[in-house]
Amino acid sequence: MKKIKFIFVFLISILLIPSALADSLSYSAAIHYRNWQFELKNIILTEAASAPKSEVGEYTAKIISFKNDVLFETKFNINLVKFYGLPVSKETAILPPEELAETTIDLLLPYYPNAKTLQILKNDAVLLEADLSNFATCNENNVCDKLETIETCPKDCTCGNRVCDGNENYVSCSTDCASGEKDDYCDRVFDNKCDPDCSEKEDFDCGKEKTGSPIAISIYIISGIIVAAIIFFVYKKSVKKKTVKKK
Ligand SMILES: [Ca+2]
Ligand SMILES: [Ca+2]
Ligand SMILES: [Ca+2]
Repeated sequence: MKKIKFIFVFLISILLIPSALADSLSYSAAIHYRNWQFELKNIILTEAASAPKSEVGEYTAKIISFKNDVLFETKFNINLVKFYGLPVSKETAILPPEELAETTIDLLLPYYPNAKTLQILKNDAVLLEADLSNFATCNENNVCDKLETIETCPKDCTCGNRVCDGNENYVSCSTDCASGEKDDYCDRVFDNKCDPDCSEKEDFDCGKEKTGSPIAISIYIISGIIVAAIIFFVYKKSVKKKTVKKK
């Protein structure tokens, strides 16, 4: 029973592996090495899972974003020992391992839509810098450029995210910024709604609202009280005069 269970789990995991790999995109960088010098031969995008991140190795590969953030970092070694295919002959088996003068390595690194450069370093000294911007779909310049979309570059393409962002207004992105909203743009629409970006002259709705403001109401009340007090004072004075005359 245990055996059947194991076979079942094994088969399921085999079936799941290709779908997991299909989702992953990697840079495949062919780099030539000779005398402590690296030269980029070729770099392509490939639909394959990248090599796992390593903390051990003489060299470091870094993927840097347009904003100079380190998106990914891994260490690796250069293997210059000549590999003999099996079977090893008696003659080659007794020889000391032969070391190659040069080699070409293939780094399989994870893809980032906002990656700008690939760096190869040794002890913080940059030995190689490769441009990755041709593969980028988001250059993080706060401008929604021609080939960028809200899906590929939500950092730059903010129109359509249902938030009236700082760089948007009723004219540039009416889907996110409603008329009469605070968006540093006075849209002069007379709809009984005062746009906070407009002055009283620009939007008559602001003037109307001002007449109904709490300050205006309190001014009306105070003026009313003063007028009533004057009328009362005048009336009382005239009544007093009349009673004096009667006497
Ligand atoms: Ca952009
Ligand atoms: Ca927005
Ligand atoms: Ca506005």
